[in-house]
Amino acid sequence: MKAAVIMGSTSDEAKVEKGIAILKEYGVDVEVRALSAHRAHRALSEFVEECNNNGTDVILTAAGMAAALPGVVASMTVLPVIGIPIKGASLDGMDALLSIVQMPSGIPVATVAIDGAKNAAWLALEIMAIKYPELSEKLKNNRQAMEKACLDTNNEISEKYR
Ligand code: RP5
Repeated sequence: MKAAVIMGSTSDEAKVEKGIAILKEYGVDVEVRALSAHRAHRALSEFVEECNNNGTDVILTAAGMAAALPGVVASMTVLPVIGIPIKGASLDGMDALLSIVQMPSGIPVATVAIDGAKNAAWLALEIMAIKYPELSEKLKNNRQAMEKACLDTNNEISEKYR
């Protein structure tokens, strides 16, 4: 299981590391880069080409502002690309969300919520689970644990107001 995580800047790291932690927890081999589509497009192209040839299963991309990175990465690969819009100093992250989600037909980016690195990681795991049955089992177990935790808190709150 191999995933690449590309962020547009190291200033995105604090938001992205939550997703990286989930991938690592599930035993995914993660390659992390900070390569802006605008400032370092040649190095970005080279890295995506590496991903195309080294068994990478999925590419997670995170960017803020005029967030070209996810779409540019998607243009260079047929691997699944997940886009994480990062909230910047202005516009509440809507700039990045719309830049990432509004892709032209034929070059999709699976866009998660603003600052949604955790769901990007869960989605990446679900994509990889198609190929790795043991991962699928782990994800099903996690859903059961989530349900149990939810029902436990439901019991607590219903008792509290009885
Ligand atoms: C985007 O511009 C990056 O993804 C980051 O969210 C934003 C600002 O980058 P820095 O100026 O902090 O490097 O490309």
